[in-house]
Order: sequence, then C-alpha cells, then structure tokens
Amino acid sequence: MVDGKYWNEKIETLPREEIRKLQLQKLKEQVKYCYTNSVFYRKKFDRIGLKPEDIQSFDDLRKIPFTVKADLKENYPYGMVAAPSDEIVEIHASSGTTGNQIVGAYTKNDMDIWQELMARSIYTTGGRPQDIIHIAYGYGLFTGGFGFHYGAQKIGARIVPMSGGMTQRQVKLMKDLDVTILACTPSFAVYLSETMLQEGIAPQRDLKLKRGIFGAEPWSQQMRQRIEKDLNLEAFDIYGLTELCGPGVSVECPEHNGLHVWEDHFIVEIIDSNTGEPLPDGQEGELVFTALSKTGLPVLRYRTFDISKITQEKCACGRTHARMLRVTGRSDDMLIIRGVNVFPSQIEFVVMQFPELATQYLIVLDRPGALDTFLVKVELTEQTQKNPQLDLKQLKQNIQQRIHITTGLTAEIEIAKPNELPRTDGKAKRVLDLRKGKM
Ligand code: DLL
Repeated sequence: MVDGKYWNEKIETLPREEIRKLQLQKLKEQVKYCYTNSVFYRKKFDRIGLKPEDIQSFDDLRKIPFTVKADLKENYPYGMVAAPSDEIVEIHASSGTTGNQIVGAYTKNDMDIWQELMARSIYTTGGRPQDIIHIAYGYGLFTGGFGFHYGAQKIGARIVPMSGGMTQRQVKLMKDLDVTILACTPSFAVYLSETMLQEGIAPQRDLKLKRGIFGAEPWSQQMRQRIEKDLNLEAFDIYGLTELCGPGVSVECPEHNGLHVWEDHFIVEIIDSNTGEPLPDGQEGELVFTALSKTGLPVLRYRTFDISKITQEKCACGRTHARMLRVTGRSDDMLIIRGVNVFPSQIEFVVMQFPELATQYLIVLDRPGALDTFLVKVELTEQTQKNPQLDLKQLKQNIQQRIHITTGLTAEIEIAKPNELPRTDGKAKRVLDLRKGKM
C-alpha cells in the first residue's frame, strides 16, 4: 500500500530534463509504432513524405500533421485502430450528439495505464484507501464512471458505483454510507446540493464529504466557490477525453494552481486555433495532445478544441509535470451572435456574480427574421424567491447590463422560478440554438 504524498513519487517528481528525455524517447517509439501498425497514420505520413526517422527532436513534432475529430468520425468505428483486433479489450465512446460517435478502443496495456493514471489522479487530490468514493459519473460508454471506478479500485478505496440519475436516492446514500469523496460533473454536483436542500440534508451537519473531483465539462472559479460552500468540501478539477483514455490526463493538486498533465504518457502543446501555430507557455490557445503509450487507438497531435494555457513553472506540491490551467471553453463552443463572438463561459461568469441566482442557465438563440434573438434564461434560488423585497425588474436590468459589459450585446433576460430549468446528471447543456437552417 502506498502511504505518503505521492502515488508514484519517482515519476511525479522526476526532474523536468528527465521528463523531456523520457518523452522524446517514447515519442520516437510511438511514431514508429503508428507508422508500422496504423493504416491511417501510414497514409498520412506517406502523403507528405514523412518517415518515422524524421522525428528526432521536439521541434520535429511540428512536422506531424494534426489529427482531428473528423478523422475519428470518418474512420468510425475501427478504422484508426492500430493493435490486432483481438487485443482490443474495451470500448468507450464520447457523448457526441450528431453523426458518428467518437470511439476509444483500448488494449490491456491501455487499460492498465488508464487505471494507474486514475489512481495517481485520485491520490493527488488526497484520496486514500480509507476513503469512501461516491461515483456519480455515468457508467457505460462514457469514460467517467468506469475511469473513476478503476482508479479507486487500484487505490483500495471503498467504491459506491452510483452512476447518474435518482438524485434523491443519491443524497440519501451519501449520508447513510458516510461518503467522503464525491466524483461527478460540476453541474451534477450543483443538482445534488439542490436536492439536499429539498430533502433537508445539511452537508455540514449530515455528511462526511471532504473532497469532490469534478470534470468532464468547463466550470468557472465562481461555480467552484459555490459548490465548495454548498457541499462543504474541497473541489478538484480533473480533465481527460475518450480519445486519450478518459479522465486522468490531468488533475489538480492541493495547490489548486492548474492541472498537472501526466507527461510520462502525454505530450501537451498549445496552438493558435486559427493558424495551428504552437504558442509559448502562458499564452491562451487550444490544447493538443500526443498519446505516448496508447496502442489500441493511438493519436498523434490530437486537436481537442479545448481552450487553456500551460505552464512549466515549479509547483509547491513538488510534482514536476507541467500544468494546464482550467479549460475555459471549447473553440467550437464559440457562438456568433449578431456577428459578435460569445462563449457560454462569459454568460456563466455573469450569472455567478448574482447571489440571487442559482447556477443553472440556458442561452437560447433564434433567427425569426433577419436578426438573431439572444435570450438568457436564469433561475432564482429558493431563498431569493422567498425574499419579499425582491425587485425582479431591477434584477433583470442588472443582469442585462452585466451581459452587455461582458459581451457587448443586449440580451433578453428571462428569470425562471427555482428548479424550473432542466438539470442533467451528466454534462450540462447550456445552449439551445434554434437558428440552424435559418442562416
Ligand atoms: O469527459 C472524460 C472525463 C470524465 C473527464 C470524467 C473528467 C471527468 P469525453 O466525454 O470524451 O471525456 O469529453 C471530453 O470534455 O475535450 C473537454 O471539452 C471536456 N472536459 C473534460 N474534462 C474537463 C474539465 C470526458 N475538467 C471533453 N474542464 C474534453 C473542462 C472538460 N472541460
């Protein structure tokens, strides 16, 4: 049993030069593996006359063309698999809503590494064998439930494999089973805290929760503060995607200053979304990952569309792996409203500034005539609803004004009653775009 600050001290605190050395060696091997075993990569390389031997340094990485989601969709389901078919032991898929799903195919080796990285990630947040972990990420094709399950199992913690749904039962079990760690999407954490309020469960009094490990969707600093307060726990951010393994690509340590990317298995780059040019540390751009150890369905220079920054600065926790800052949104989430670029995170930023409002919001866009309509639906908290001094007209005006300052646009505001907007037990849906086909 591991007992101490790190799950794998040697790897987690490896000096940066050694991490880079290890990465370069693995990169060369992985490029060779892809060229030899993946028809997709062989064709991609041959088309531009690139040979595995051409990759000798980190600068050479740029010679490798990006891999994008469309490649996976076009080669659905097994076209990009590199390992022999009978070595694929598990399939997961992302929750795409249109066209072919993004399929992840994993070998035994991929599964072992994923489990190891999830154990390392949970341990980094402070999870220990004594913990009771309530996993409310969906179990199934989505990687959330199983990813946490495998990691917690390796640590030896007690697992409550809840999956989504049945919020009332969830909060009762959290209380009855003395759960200490909650793992779910941030929006579901909010939903659970609202359900607790309705059920008369006070986290401070009735629960033993210490930590929450939240991810799978963007969440703001203000949202974190609300969750920490409402659930009386310390929140940690965890990141990952099906194409790389699932959760466990990066995770926050107790310093809460970014998410350590497990660089012994991934090379992370930041690029300018428009030009594809790599950006220096500290600049905001799109995350691109190269999976160094994957054998089932390997990806080189995979464009995530996720917006973040990276830093290699020393972290006080002692871990040497580079950090990515919280993902603020996806470049393909960007909305163009009346010609102006707007990210849902900007609306979340405004909504969270109003203590009168719950964290739920919905952006509704339509184009009944020549112009876009821009409606933001927000929701009152139970407490605000009961406040006799509440001036709804003034509140609406204030929200509208802040949205105008943040986006430059005038939105129509609709204030819903508590719990009126739809909730999900997975990733929240923040935008309803009815303009499609009307452009
Ligand atoms: O969401 C894996 C995961 C499960 C991560 C549980 C964390 C916890 P996919 O369904 O393939 O995999 O979706 C991946 O979700 O490209 C991001 O846009 C988003 N995402 C994942 N984690 C975060 C996070 C899982 N911490 C896509 N912050 C990614 C912001 C996140 N966005």
